[in-house]
Order: sequence, then structure tokens, then C-alpha cells
Amino acid sequence: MSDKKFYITTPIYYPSEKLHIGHAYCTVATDAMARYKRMQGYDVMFLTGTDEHGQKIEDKAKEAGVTPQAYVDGIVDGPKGVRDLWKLMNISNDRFIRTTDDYHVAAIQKIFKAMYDKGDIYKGTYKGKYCKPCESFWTESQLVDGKCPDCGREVVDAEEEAYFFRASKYADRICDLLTNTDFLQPRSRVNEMVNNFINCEGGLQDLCVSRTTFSWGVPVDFDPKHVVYVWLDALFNYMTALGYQNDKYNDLDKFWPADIHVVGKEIVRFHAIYWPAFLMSLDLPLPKKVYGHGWLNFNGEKMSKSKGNVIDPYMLSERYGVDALRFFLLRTFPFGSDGNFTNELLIQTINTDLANDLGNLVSRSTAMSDRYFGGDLTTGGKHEPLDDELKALADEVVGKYETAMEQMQFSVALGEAFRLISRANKYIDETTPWTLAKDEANKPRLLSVMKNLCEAIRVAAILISPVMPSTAQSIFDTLGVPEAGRTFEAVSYESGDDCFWKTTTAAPLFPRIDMEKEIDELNKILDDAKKEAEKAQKKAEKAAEKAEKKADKAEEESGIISIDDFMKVELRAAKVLEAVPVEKSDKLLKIQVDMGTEHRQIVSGIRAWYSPEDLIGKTIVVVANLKPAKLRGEMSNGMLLAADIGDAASVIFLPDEVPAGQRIH
Ligand code: ME8
Repeated sequence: MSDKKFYITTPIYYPSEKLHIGHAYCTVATDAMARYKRMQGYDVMFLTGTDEHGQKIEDKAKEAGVTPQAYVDGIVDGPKGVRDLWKLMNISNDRFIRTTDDYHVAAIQKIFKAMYDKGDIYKGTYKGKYCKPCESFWTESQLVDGKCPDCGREVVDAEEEAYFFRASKYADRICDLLTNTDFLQPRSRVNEMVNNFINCEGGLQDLCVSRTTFSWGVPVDFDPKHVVYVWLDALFNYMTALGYQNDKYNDLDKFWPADIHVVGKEIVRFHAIYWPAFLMSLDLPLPKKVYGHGWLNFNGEKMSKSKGNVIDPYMLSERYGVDALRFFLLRTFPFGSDGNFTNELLIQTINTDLANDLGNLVSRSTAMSDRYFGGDLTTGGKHEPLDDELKALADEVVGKYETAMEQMQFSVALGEAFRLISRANKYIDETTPWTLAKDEANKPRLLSVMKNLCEAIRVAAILISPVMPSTAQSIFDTLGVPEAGRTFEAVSYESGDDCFWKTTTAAPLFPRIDMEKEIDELNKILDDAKKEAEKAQKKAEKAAEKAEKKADKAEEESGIISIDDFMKVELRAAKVLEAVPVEKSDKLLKIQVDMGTEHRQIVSGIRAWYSPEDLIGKTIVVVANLKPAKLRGEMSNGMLLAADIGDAASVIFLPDEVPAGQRIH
């Protein structure tokens, strides 16, 4: 094994939904880098995985009616899950970590405790806004129009006990790391951090690193009503997966610190500020680099489940082949910037670069080798200066390719490989082998031309192999390249006169796609997805409505009514004008009252305790909007208020000065 080591990671993705093209983009890029480094003789550790704790996962599982563990198991290990996707996409990760793995959970508990013992984690109060029905804490900035972002209801000020990490203590060192070293790349990301998240004069606020409002997380073992904040839990995966604070693995000394963490721009903040601060707290070496890549949009819009425009890498891989998709992703979008994914661009790239330029070069060259030499390109030939031009270009391209790959500039590196491919196509036009073939005397020259073509293709295949591993192998096989000629050590162009090739012809590498027909099909798939999303949206709305009704009903049943409910009851002051017993009843009194704007008759069951004289002239409280009822043949247009005291009733009297008809709240 080589002593050149290289440790590279992707983010560990949330298995809250199926992964999409954005996740595939990052993983393919990281894979290409891992393969490139292996090709260069490095001993590579390539880690990916899933980040399985937190409120979002807990909520999703609840929605699905399963336990959080069952939910994530399905998305990670289930059919067409995360592992299947990476297998399909030829991802060469050496390890896969799940944050629910026992060894990781136990390690996180030890890490949290160590930071606590050191005094870098302390107990404090987390102040925020609380939504009672959702039982959720929100920060001011998370609120939508000052209301709960989930349900839109009012929130109240609230506090909860929480643990905090003393990030403030490390602010100076983090600022130095960001501004005076190459730790964070591309450089533009440094400005994003310094302008938005860390103020190099004003410092850094301490970070809340525990939660008590949900339970799906790593429990703080010395205070188990708290779970560890999901980012602290997640970031340490990069070390626990090597054996930090656990016995499952034993590669920490060999591979830590990481050479590069590849992450999307939105999580650079966690990787470039808090992650180094956590490591500083434990006196651990910092990773050498964090690379914040750009985001892919679809047709100019952010991909989102509710819009139904989330692109499925499974579907695209199955339709166009994994290598075509991998190539498209890395050739088209400069890695450090945002990119706009469109179906037209995808098909155009496959047709132009892969079917036309690369595919045709390989099929034309091998077909001619077959036609003119039966695939037997023996030693000998006739050299011409044009061959040196091809070699010179190949040498130049290899150098530029390496520089670009070292800087994660995949689109530039592939551009260089394709410069060689185009030059080789031009070489065919310049040498016109079909003309040479007409005259037996030109045979040695024709042989040289064929061998130079094969050599140019071989070099190009080595260069594209980290991005298109299967395609590179098929090309090597078709050209009959021995193992030694497939490695990066053999990348330099050998003037072909003395080499020997035994080529075969193969099926086209990339069949041309009928753009119009294919776009129609893809649009249909997209429309279906949009309809699906709308349906899901409606279903979710209905479910929310139902849940709200259920909550209201529960409130009702628990005896609580809203102020609106109370205001529906119209209570008014009334003066008793007259009261007489109802015939044939020993309970009821028939009472005439003045309600201010009208006189009314009400019938009340208080005869046992009140005689007419007790009431006449008094001011009582009447429910004025009660549905009229007939009692013993008498109409009652309202109800007077009285307290039930044991087996008697006590009428509520108001002071005389309250005018008849006055509304009472
Ligand atoms: O953030 N374009 O996980 P996540 C490009 N669990 N890349 C995209 C993308 C898009 N539209 N959408 C996602 C998390 N990505 C945490 C990480 S690491 C210790 C914890 C890629 O599932 C991109 O790399 O939200 C982004 O950073 C990552 O997926 C976020 O994945």
C-alpha cells in the first residue's frame, strides 16, 4: 500500500425523503475525486452516509405511521433507497455511516460529555417563540409573518433549558482559519461566511446544542431529557466512521485529518465554523479543506417536493445510463457555482459530447482498424509531423487536466479531455484514412494513423475514467489496452509507431437520442410528478384540516371554548316587569322583562325559591339569543342566569343602574 493517503467525504444526507439529483451531484463529484486520487496511487478512504436523527425525521415517521427507525431503514436500505442508488450510480465509497449505528451513538455521548467536562458545553436557557399546538420552538427569524411556520397560529415567548457550546471562545481562531488560510474553498465562500455568519470583529454567539422538545436523537446520557443537537451528532460522523471514541473501526491515525469535506453551499456554515470549533474544543486536528459546491436548480427554479420538480437520479440513470448522467453533471456545471439543470441541456450534452464526439471517434477508429487491418495494428508505420501535433496536444491536456482536478474543477478537466477527443476527430479529417486505404503504398502511413488514433483515445479514456468508469473500461477493452496501459502512470502519449494494438469493434457507446421525442416523454414524467405533488398537497391540506378539527373537538370536549365561541352567547341586562306562576306547574314562573328595545316573556323554573315580589323591578341577566322554547304551553324567549346551589337556585341580580338591554361580557 502506498503511504500517500487521501480521506474524502460527502455530507451525510437526511433520509427524510428519497434522495434527488442534487444529492447525486455532490456524491458523483466526490466519487470522481476519490477515483482520481486512487488512480494517482493514493490510499483513499471515501466516506458517505445518512444523517438520521432530528425533528424532521420524527415528524415524517409520524406522518407515515411508523417508528423513526423503521422510517429511515426504509429510505436507506429499502428498495431504490440510498444504498441502492449509490450502487446503481457506481459510487465507490469505502464506508457508509448511519448516525443511528450503535457505535456512533455511543461515541456522540462520550464526545458531548468530554466537551461538557471541559466547560465548553454549559447549561443555559434557550429563549424563543413557542407554538403550543405544534409543541415547537422557533427562533424569531423562522416565523412567517410573526406566526408559527408550520400551522400559522400565534406563538408565545417561551424559554427552555438547553445546553450551549461556547463557540464564542473560538471565534478568533475560526476567523483566522477562514480569512488567512485555504481551508475553505472556493474563496468566494469565505466572504459569504464572514459577511453573514461570523463577524470577525464582533465574534460568534454560543450555539444551542441540545433539545428537549422531541426525542428522536442521541440522548445526553447524564441528562436524558435532552437530545444532542443534530448537527453536533452529524458532524462527528467524519471521525466516528474512522473509529473515534469507538472500537468498531481503527483508521483514525491513518486517515484523520480529512483531506477534504465536500458539501453544498448551504451547509458550509456548519462545516467551516462550528465543525472546526468543536474540534478545537477537543484539541483535535482540523480537516485540511472544506469545499462548498453550488446548487442545481431545475428550469431556473429551486427543486422542491411541493412543486413536483424534484429530479430523480434513478429515473435518469435508467434512461440514459449512469455514465452519461455522471458526465452531464460534472461536465456541464462549474462545481463551485450554481447550475441550471434542464432536460434539453442533458440530451444535448449526451448527443453532442458523448454520441457525436466521443462515441463517433471510438466507433470510426475501431471500424477503420477492423476494415483496413482486421483489427491487427502491428508494429511499424510511417511517422509524419502531424502525429507530433496530436502528441503535443495530449501532453498539454494531461497537465491542465491534473491542475483542474486538484482544484475540483471537474467541468474544466473534462473540457480538457474533450479537447483531445476533438483534436483526434480532426486528425481523422486531416489524414483521411479512406483515401490512404485506396493505395497499397500508403499502408505504413495508414497503420500509423490508426495507432495514433488509438493512442489518443487511450489517453482520453484514462482522463475520463474517474467520471465515466464503465465507459473507460469498455473503450480499453475495445482497443485491447493491457492493464498497465489503463493506469494514470501510463497516461503520457506514446508515439504510436512501435506499439501494437489488437482492436475489436463494439456497439456504439452512446446511442443518439431523438431530442423532440425524448423531451415530450420527460415532460410527461414531469407533469405526472406535478399532478402527484398537487394530489399530495391536497391530501396534506385535508389531513391538516382534519387534524385541526380534531384538535378543536378535543378542545371542545375538554370544556375549553374560544373567545369567539363565548361571544356567540348574547347576555343582556333585563328589568323584570311582571311575574306570575304558570298554571298546572309548581316549578315555573312566567316573567315579562324589558330588554331595552323590546319586551319579552321568559319562563323559568325558580318558583320554589322566588315569589313574584322577589323579582319585580329587579335587574337580571338574560341569554337573549337562545332558541325560543315552549314550556307547559308557554313560550319562553330567553333564559335568566342563576347559580345552582345545592338543591336551590340563586338568581344573579345586577345593580339597578345597569340599563335594560346592556350587553354583558
Ligand atoms: O444538509 N443542488 O443533508 P441534506 C446541489 N444532513 N446539491 C444539493 C441540492 C441541490 N439542489 N440539494 C441537496 C444535510 N444537495 C445534512 C448534512 S453533514 C455532517 C450533514 C446536496 O440531505 C448538497 O451537497 O439536506 C447539500 O449540501 C446536501 O445535498 C444536503 O443534503
